[in-house]
Amino acid sequence: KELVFSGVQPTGNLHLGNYLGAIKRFVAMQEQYDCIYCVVDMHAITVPQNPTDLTRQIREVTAAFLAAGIDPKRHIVFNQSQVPQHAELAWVFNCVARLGWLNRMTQFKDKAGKDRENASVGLYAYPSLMAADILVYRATHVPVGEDQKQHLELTRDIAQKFNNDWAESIAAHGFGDAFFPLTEPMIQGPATRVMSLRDGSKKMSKSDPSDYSRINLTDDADTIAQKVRKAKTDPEPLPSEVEGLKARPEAENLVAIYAALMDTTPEEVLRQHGGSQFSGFKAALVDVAVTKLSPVADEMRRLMADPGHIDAVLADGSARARALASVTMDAVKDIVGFVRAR
Ligand code: AQP
Repeated sequence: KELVFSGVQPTGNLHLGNYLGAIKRFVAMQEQYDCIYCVVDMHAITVPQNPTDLTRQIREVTAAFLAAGIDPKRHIVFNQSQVPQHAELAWVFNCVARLGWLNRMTQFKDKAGKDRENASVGLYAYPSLMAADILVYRATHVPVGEDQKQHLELTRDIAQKFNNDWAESIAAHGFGDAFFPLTEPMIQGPATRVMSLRDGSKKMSKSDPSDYSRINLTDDADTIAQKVRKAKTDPEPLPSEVEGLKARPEAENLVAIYAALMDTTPEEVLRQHGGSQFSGFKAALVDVAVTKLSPVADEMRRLMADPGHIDAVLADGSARARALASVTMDAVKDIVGFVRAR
């Protein structure tokens, strides 16, 4: 059975990259798939978090899911820490994944920086927990941005090694020749890697110290206009073919953002705007960004005024997620050979 899983970290400053690369695409998957969308709060504490801020940010990501149009009744919206099976399966996966595999992860290298000895063990083991998030539901499809590609490849490696290492037991327990599916990453659309507005070689990121590098989902119209106007560009007008965007990362980024907001392609955007100066194109981009993002921001603000409602959505989603996850985890315990209270 096809099932979608994905997650967003409640680490502050949800931005246009998170929206176009992930949340907007989560919304689009709802018609075709059963979907599970998770606020991955246990991932957030792999780096230091202020508890009060973390609580607010968990509610804020949930509000963003709902405001963007995810239906928590037809699908599942919950926070990771409320479903203990994620951590349980992550432990088993820590014993499946090899040190050499984790040593290759570029996100760890980027986030740990130079002071690697001081990074948390959790930050290092992050990809095992991410594999558990996905595989505890035996999810088949995972919509994410380009930056998560390497972690999804690792998830497939973990699934495959688990299936191989316990092949006999998996068959003996009636699960055939594979227990975990090899998950398909869904890295699609024009905005799989939204870049910083200040530097076309860096991805738009929550942790960039410059607020002008990103458009936050909660920015008002004036702020969006100011950030787009100040966005770095080159002096040439827009080309009329996408080939003309090569080696022009800032131009390519603004065209991709426009295309993703409008649900169209960069080709189509250039058909309309090829030859325009950036001053004109930026004004058009501000219009589109404000029109598409303001309703989401307004709805987020409305939802954030009633934390009780958000918490109730998470509690309901968590209960439903636990019911699914416990079935997988019981099977894993049987496969591994743990004695289980029945
Ligand atoms: N710039 C981006 N373009 C497209 N997609 C992006 N995503 C993140 N940045 C971009 C996607 O958003 C989802 C949630 O990401 P996350 O919460 O796990 O955060 P992250 O990937 O660590 O990136 P952030 O938000 O920029 O945080 P920091 O500053 O900590 O690196 C994922 O599907 C991700 O691919």
